[in-house]
Amino acid sequence: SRAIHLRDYRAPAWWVDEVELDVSIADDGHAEVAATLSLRRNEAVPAAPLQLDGEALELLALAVDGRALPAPASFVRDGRLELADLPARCRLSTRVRIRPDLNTTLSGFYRSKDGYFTQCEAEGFRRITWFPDRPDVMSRYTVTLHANRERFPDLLANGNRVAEGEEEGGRHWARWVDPFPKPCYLFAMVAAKLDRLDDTFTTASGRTVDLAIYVEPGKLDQCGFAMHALKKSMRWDERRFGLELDLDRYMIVAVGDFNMGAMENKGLNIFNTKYVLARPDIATDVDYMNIDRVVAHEYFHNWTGNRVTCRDWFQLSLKEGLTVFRDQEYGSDEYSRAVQRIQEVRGLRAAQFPEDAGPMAHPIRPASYEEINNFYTATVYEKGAEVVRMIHTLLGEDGFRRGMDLYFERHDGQAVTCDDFVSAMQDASGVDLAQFRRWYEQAGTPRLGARTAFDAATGRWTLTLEQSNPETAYERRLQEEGLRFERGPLHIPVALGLLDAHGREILPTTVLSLTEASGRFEFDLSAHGLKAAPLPSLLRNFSAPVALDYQYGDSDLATLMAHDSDEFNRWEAGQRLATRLMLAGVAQVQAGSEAAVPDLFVDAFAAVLAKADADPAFAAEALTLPSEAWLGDQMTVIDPDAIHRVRTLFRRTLAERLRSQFEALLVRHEVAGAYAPEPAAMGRRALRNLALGYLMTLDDSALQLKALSQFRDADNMTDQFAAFSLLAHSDTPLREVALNEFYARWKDEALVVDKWLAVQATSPLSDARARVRELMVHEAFDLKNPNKVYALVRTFCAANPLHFHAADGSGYAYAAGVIRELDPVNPQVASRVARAFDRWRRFDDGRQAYARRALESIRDLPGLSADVAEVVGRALA
Ligand code: B3K
Ligand code: ZN
Repeated sequence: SRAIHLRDYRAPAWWVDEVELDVSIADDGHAEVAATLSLRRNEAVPAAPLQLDGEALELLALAVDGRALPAPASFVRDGRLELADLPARCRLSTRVRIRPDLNTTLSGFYRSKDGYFTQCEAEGFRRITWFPDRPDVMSRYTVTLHANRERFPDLLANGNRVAEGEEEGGRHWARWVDPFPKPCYLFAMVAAKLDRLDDTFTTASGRTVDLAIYVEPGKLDQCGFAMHALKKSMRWDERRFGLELDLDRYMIVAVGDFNMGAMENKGLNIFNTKYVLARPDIATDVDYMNIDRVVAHEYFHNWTGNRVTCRDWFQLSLKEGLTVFRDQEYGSDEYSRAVQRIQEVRGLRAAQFPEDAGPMAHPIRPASYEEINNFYTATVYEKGAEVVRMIHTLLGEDGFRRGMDLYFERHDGQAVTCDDFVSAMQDASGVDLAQFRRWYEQAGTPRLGARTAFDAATGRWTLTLEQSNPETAYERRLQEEGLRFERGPLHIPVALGLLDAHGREILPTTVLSLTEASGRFEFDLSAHGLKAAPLPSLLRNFSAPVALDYQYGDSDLATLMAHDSDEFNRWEAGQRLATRLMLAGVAQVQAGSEAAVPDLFVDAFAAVLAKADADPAFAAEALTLPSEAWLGDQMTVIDPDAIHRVRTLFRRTLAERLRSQFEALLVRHEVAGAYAPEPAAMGRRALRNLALGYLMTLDDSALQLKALSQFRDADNMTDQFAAFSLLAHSDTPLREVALNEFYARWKDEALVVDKWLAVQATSPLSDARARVRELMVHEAFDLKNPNKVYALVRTFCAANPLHFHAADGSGYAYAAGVIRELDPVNPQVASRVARAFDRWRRFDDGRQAYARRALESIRDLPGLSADVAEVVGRALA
């Protein structure tokens, strides 16, 4: 296979100390890049020829120490530029021609609307110039940009602008110097005509830093919140981790065509517009929260990622897992800690658990990959953050902080490994993390079994924990690649609390360490005079990313829902109860009878509703039923039709039985005054719109009209969008009214149009597939724009299980068609869409046959990209 292996890592034979780039954008759209690299042989490794990476470059000239080499193309072999017998120190100059105007991959240098932008992580820099495109080569950059002044008044690159000037023919230039050595994946440049929001920030040590957000002209009124978020995150990192910005200038540029969320280029972040632009009438509470988190995430990378970077791409989680942990903590300090945790775990279960159970399974530090862009995954990011969180749990806040301090003390300015991080944590705290390191090597979601015994006479309570680590597709592949791998028990922190029969806490949270395959933990509870066994609250705050198996009784779960002091476990108990009862309902439907909603469940739900005012944001989470995808993941053979039917029945039954409570919430939580994206108001809007959602299942025309007036009159997108999606998913004439009005009003706001597409993609109505197909040729859709593809295609495939997994295979055929068309345009985006097939073997034979055919039609596409080939190849393996 084309796999690259971690064990083959070798330090580079050459360092590049300085890079001088001269980039000239021609009026016809192409660009010329002249580069001079100051090379120095790495004395620590055996001498070897210089090898440079390049892709889609037209090599025009090549020189060493100013002497031109004839026939430059003759030095290129297998896509690499190779030069032997160079002096130990020399200057290599290259000149290439590139075509940013034709670059639809959105990797390297590319055009978006009227401007030019870069994306270099992971391996985009090689599409700009010949270079050792690997993160352990760090260099100082001087960049000079030339372009037409009228069309491209803003010429930006990393660092500080040191000079600028005019040129003939209406052109101008600007020169930027980045004082920090950096790997080339953090390189960025922009040539465009943009509006700019300026601000300043005074750091803890009293330095004043210039901040700037650049956006498409006319959008300046949509940048205020991102700037606010930036300043908040700067302050937070100073307070929580003692980390201050090291630059004089920090810029964020928003671009409408972007493969992912945002990019942490040194001093010049480039963001998807989705994570910058916000105004109350166009962005929802969720959008505001996402912007806050992504701005913070990219800012935090300046230390965890940029100052200390990755030695190689296998170590990606070193910066991503840690930075996600940091942005999660920021979110927890800014919003409700419990609600943030619930949302993190919901996300982990929706994306990471299935990834670990499917063909793309990998540990947070994989040992091999084919295309690195396929490994910016829920595992590397979200499970990576869970692993860092477990270290935090084991060390405590102070120990963790000492570990971070030591990590920076040892590694500032270096490119390092996950092992270096764990060592710093261990050395600073004295906590032995030797066994814990297995989390970096082992894929799969561990199952944690728990059994309990209570001796009322002596008051002894015993907890037996057992872990089992499933074999995954990852290990099977490693074996095929001849890599040895030994699985072993993980070090799992299990947070435990105990309640008595009335729900009173008798043991506050205690963290147990399970390090063996099984462990027994004894507790002397004689002081409590218990007559009955205590009720354990296991895995509080989700202390480890595992699947917990414990035989809770239904009424135990109801008690935990009502009384557990651990808010996460109050939510978890409700999800557990709902999952169990809904799966029982699915079994009934499959057996040909009708499912029923037990009274116990309605009562437990009513109890949560009754206390909803105390914490509306929490209540909104607790009153949300587990998703159809989650229910499917719990089944041996997923039955999307039965699941949809049962979940709909549960929602409707709850709405019927608790109608007056829901109606009362609508009135009580009307938020007065102007919209503000502020936690308390956000929670109330979430709860109110959740209530409206339940009520809309009742097919009551008065309620539908209420939704219509909320849709029309809301002064903010949160309320407007909530009503809009409910109407758009309702089988009534109001559906078309809402769809038409929404589009007519917002067709010029690209990000709002994405919402319009996504709502149609998630429709449960029977014409959903036909609609999605029609939308592919609608003026609002653009296959070249990732946000549009994600909004329509990926949303349909990933968030509409009922229709994507249609029994006639139409959903699969549609997805395969789009992937085949998209692959030559943008392989990274095509590959992300292809991940929708991850679960295909979990369905019945009929569906599997259609899915296989769809996957094979992609596999057989001539010239298929490495990105999609890896995903589809693994799915079919
Ligand atoms: N580091 C980037 C992701 C780059 C993805 C390349 N395919 C954004 C982030 O995680 O902050
Ligand atoms: Zn990141």
